Amino acid sequence: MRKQATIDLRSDTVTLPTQEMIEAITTAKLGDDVYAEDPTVREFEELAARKFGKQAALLVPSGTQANLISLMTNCKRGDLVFLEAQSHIYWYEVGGLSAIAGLFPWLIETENGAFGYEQLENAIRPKNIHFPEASIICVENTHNRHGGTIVTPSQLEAISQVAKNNSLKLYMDGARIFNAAIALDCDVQALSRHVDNLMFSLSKGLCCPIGSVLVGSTSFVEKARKTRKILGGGMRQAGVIAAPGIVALEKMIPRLKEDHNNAKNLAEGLATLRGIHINLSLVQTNIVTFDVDPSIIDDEEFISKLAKQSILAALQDKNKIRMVTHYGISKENIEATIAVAGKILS
Ligand code: TLP
Repeated sequence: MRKQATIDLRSDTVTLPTQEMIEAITTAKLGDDVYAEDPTVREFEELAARKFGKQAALLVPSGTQANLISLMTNCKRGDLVFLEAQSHIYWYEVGGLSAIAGLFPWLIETENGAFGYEQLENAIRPKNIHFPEASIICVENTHNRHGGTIVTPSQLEAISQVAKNNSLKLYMDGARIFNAAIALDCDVQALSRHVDNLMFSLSKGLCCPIGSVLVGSTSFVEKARKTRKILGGGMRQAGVIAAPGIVALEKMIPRLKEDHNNAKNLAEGLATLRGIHINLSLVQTNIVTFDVDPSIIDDEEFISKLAKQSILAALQDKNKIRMVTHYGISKENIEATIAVAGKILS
């Protein structure tokens, strides 16, 4: 395991590629992917599609671009998009769905990231001359801002039923979908089978340096390829991105369990400390969110005191701190973090 001197818990996006990935990058067979001539990209995309039980896949530079491409491919300008109120698409993608795709977000609040059947049915706006045309429901799995919570296969099945009842498409921002599958101990297809198309990230817990992937039907991917091009995401010798992606899909998924164990231990350790409040039931994968009693220490000061001891955490919201476990974080790092946090709070 690659250890970094700093214990960087801000995100799993900080992971570094493994030695095997670096070797795969340097030996990959390359070609021009805009001409569909990069053999490594083709191999990777076929592997990704098979893994999810879908017809085709498309390698793209980032999760943000994957979400935007999907929305632009699934919807037309002016359409209404149903989003969970805390979704990454709404919060962290620079409003691209409106600014670039011309879409209208309709937010639905949930308790922990998953829409319930009745709640969603009631939230769907019927056809009406005054309303934008609704075209898609988006789910996020695992749900980032809810603390890495899982949308289960049965919840997805219920959501897909609502989508079908209302002739809507169902898309999944599955940036961390393998975390969900590993935590549930199920095949990722138990999750993907309920959605029309989805994206997953290579550059988070799977440790690749770059990349996300859209997966869906052949016709969706063909259209998405064109949308990627208009957004400037057509890449040339992209085999250097696909090669570590192959390593990720073949070797890096089962080890996410370690990250979940580390997150659980971190959460349980922090929960024993004076002034820290954590809802342990939300710690389902590799994300831990908590708040610190402001009468003991201000959250920004807490984060900066941790940073002085080379432990990095992120401020998600005023009074909500986030720590994410990943390949660069060991059991010892977790113990050190709990110990240092304990000293700061004592
Ligand atoms: N999330 C990042 C930040 O943007 C907040 C993080 O550190 O967690 N969907 C989900 C659910 C995500 O968590 C992210 C990244 C994305 C999409 C966007 O992926 P990238 O960063 O590749 O554009």
